[in-house]
Amino acid sequence: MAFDKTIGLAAVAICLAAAGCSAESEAPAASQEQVARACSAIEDTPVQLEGGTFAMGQAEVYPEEGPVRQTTVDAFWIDPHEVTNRQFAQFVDATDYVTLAEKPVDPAAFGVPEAQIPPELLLPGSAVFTPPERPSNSYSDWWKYVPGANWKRPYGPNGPEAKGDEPVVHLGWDDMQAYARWKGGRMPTEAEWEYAASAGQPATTDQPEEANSWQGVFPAVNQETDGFKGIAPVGCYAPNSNGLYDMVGNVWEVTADLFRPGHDPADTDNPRGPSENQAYDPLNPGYPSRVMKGGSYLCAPNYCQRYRPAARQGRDPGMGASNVGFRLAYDTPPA
Ligand SMILES: [Ca+2]
Ligand SMILES: [Ca+2]
Repeated sequence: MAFDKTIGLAAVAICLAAAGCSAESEAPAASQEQVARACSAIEDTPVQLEGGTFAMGQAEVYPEEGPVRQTTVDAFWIDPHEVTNRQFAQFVDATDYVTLAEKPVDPAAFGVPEAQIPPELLLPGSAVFTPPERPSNSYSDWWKYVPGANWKRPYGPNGPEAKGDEPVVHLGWDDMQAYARWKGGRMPTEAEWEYAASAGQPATTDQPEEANSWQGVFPAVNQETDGFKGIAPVGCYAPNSNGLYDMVGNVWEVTADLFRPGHDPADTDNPRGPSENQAYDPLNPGYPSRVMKGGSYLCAPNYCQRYRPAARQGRDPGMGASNVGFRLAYDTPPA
C-alpha cells in the first residue's frame, strides 16, 4: 500500500484555522529551572522479548483504549530507543532518500479547488508545535504548518538543526517504511508495542516521573520539571524493565496497525488491527490513519493524559509532526 503525500483534513484545518502558516517556530529553550538529567549513550542493539500474554488496553480513561482483553504476542526484537536523527541520517546518506516533508504538496490532496488553498500550504513542510501565548483548548492554536520544517530542521528553516541523539520527527508513513526496509526491520504491531511498553506492570493513570511529558497547564505553561521543554535526547529517563527507553513520552511512536477507536474484543492472538475497510479515524476521516502509541512531551494532565502504554491515537500517514517518531521491530536477530 503506497500513499502519496496527502494532508489529512484535520491537518488542513490546523493551518486554515490558525492565524496562518509561519516560516519558523519556537525552538524549546533551556530553562534555568530545569532539572539536570543524566542522559546516557544507549546502544542501538535491539532487545529480544519473549512472547507472552498481557492485559492490552485500558478502561475508563479514553474510550478508544478499551476494552481490556488478554492478548498474546509471539517473540520479537524491538529497538531499545526511538529511531534517532543519527540513525536516520545514516539511511539518507546511504540511499539519498527524500522525505515527504521535503517535497511539494500535491494540491489534489486537499480535496478543494486549488484556488482555495493558501499557497504556503503547498510548500514542502510539516506540522510544528508552536505554543500560544494564551490558554486555549483548540489544537489549531498550537499546531502550525511550517514551510521548511522537516527532519533536518524540526522547528523550521531558521531553527536549529536536528540533534543526532534526539528522535527523528516529521516523517510520513512511507518514510518510516523506507527506513524499515533499509534497516531490515518492520513497524511493530500495536500489540507488540504495548506488550513491550507495559513490561508486566499494571495500568495506571499517574503521570510518570521517568518520562518526558508536560508539567503545568498545557499549552500555555510548561514547567518542564522533568528537565525538558521539548524533545529530549533518547536515554534521559530510566528504561522500563524490558530495557526500553522512552516508550512512554518524548515522541509518539507510529505502529503498523490501522486505527479504529477501541479494540476488537475477539482479536487477541497476535492482533494486527482492523482491515482497511474497518479502519476509521474520527479526527481524520477519509485517511488511513495508523495507530501511534505512548504520548509525547506535549501530554499534560489537563489535556492529554496519554503518557501510558495503552494510550493510542490515529496518525495521518501523509504528514509528520514535531512530536511523532517511531521505532522498529524485527522477526529475526538484526545484523
Ligand atoms: Ca518535558
Ligand atoms: Ca516514545
